[in-house]
Amino acid sequence: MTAAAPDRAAYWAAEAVPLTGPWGGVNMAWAAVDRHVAAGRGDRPALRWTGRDGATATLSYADLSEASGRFAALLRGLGVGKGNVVASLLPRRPVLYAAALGALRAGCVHAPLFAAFGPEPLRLRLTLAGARAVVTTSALWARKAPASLPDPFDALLVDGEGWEDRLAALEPAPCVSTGPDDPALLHFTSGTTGAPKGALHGHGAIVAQHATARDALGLRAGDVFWCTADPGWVTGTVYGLLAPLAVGATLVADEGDFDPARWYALLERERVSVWYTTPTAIRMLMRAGLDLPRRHDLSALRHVASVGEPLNAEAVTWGEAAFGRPIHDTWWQTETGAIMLATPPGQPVVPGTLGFPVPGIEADVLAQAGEAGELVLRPPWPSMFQGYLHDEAHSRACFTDDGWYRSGDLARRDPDGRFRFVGRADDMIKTSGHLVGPFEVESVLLEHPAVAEAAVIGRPDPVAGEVVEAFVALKAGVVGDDALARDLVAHARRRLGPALAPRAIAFADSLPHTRSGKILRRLLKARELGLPEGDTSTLQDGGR
Ligand code: 6R9
Repeated sequence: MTAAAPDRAAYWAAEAVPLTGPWGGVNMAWAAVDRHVAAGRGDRPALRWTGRDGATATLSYADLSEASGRFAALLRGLGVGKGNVVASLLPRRPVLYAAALGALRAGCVHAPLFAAFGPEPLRLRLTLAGARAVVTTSALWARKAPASLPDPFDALLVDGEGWEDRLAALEPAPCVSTGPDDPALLHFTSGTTGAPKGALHGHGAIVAQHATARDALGLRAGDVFWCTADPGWVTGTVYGLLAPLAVGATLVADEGDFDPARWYALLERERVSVWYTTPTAIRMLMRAGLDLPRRHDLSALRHVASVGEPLNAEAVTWGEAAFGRPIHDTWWQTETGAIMLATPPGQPVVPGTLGFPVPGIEADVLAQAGEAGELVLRPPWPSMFQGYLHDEAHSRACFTDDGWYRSGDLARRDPDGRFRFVGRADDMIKTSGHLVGPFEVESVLLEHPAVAEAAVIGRPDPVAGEVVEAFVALKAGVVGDDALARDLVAHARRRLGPALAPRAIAFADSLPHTRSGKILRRLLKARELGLPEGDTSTLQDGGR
């Protein structure tokens, strides 16, 4: 837990050995797929996919190696290569896995996007990334293509005419010889005061992703693993794709939407042994009742874990009733690149706690024993982010003067060493596990001709954890009525997509500001929820 730095360095160096390619470096696609093929395990199932309509497909490790090799060859043919950013905007279909691994194979940077994003969040992210290409479907791209794009740029439509033939004609390309520090992944995470930030990870991150899948989730070769995370979320990339394959497990993937009956049927039919999901999904299953799980044979299930938002104690105990085992919490962030704190299999679950640092990780709370303070981690570790793309200032601000990585979360430590999540130290919103930056939503609301000012907060919600709510001050003479509220929600959904758009709009005469002009979102939230207002010493006179 408090391993000295040289011990941690030695630990991670040893962990890297089996994932290192014959050229002496590491490539995520090689570590996840090709090394198994090279070791004669190519015929093992890598992906078991169920389509929206119930169709199924199984891809072996060899199939995945070949499909990603052809995709890498296609990229190469387009002149897209090492260091170029290739975004993906895809439903959960086998081609998504081939495209992500193919981009990594070709030495490109894989940048997943949420299919639920509207044109504006897509434009911002593709531009910030300087993306060279996006892999998507005709339907998604027709609906969402932003008006302005980087140049040069290719939209690769996986259902476009001649796509299959074009790929079939190509010789699968081998993995490019990358090293641990060559950039591999770009995930966008939200900022409170500015545009989204692009967190970069090198190929070496796979070392911690592999180790944590084993140690925090208890995954072993041959396990059937289902991670329900959206492919546009960091959890979808790391534990929905890379880490379980690196371990040699079989991924279960479902293209369909959340549906309790469908989910239990899938757990039973695929004989899922380790399941990784979110508190929101668990709370939605709780609503559907205990009859459903009791009607299914879930005896293959060995471990259930959760991530992304606070796991309430009721959800933990409900897991015991539904699955015969408690739900284990895990904590991490886009920036950390892998699970940092967890209650691993075999450890008793204490409801309301996150658990302990995983092997090779040192964590602390910047506070007196037992008090709440910022949760910090001691660099380096292999999946530590390399920084935010083109944003030196925010990258640097993530570290204390003596070099600890600051999570931006508040935590507390129990006497037995377990960490407890207390809250966020900033204004970020977590809705259904997804981080939403208020600034991005406010910016789009401000485009509307009726809006003078906007402030966006997370309102506590029994299922989603929080939902996005906007406070809007209108321009002089404009009347805030239901029709305008509906128009604002429609505008936000059109521009932002359903993932980011506010659920509710509240009109206010004016919004509270600090003396330096910043909107005090926290104060709005406190007032809205009837909580103590805290320190309002910086509040501008008359601000309501
Ligand atoms: C993987 C992921 C990170 C933020 C993080 C924290 C919240 C994550 C949590 C949790 C309470 C947990 N968070 N796990 N809060 N309990 N077990 O979620 O990455 O989207 O970057 O969000 O999510 O606030 O700082 P990301």
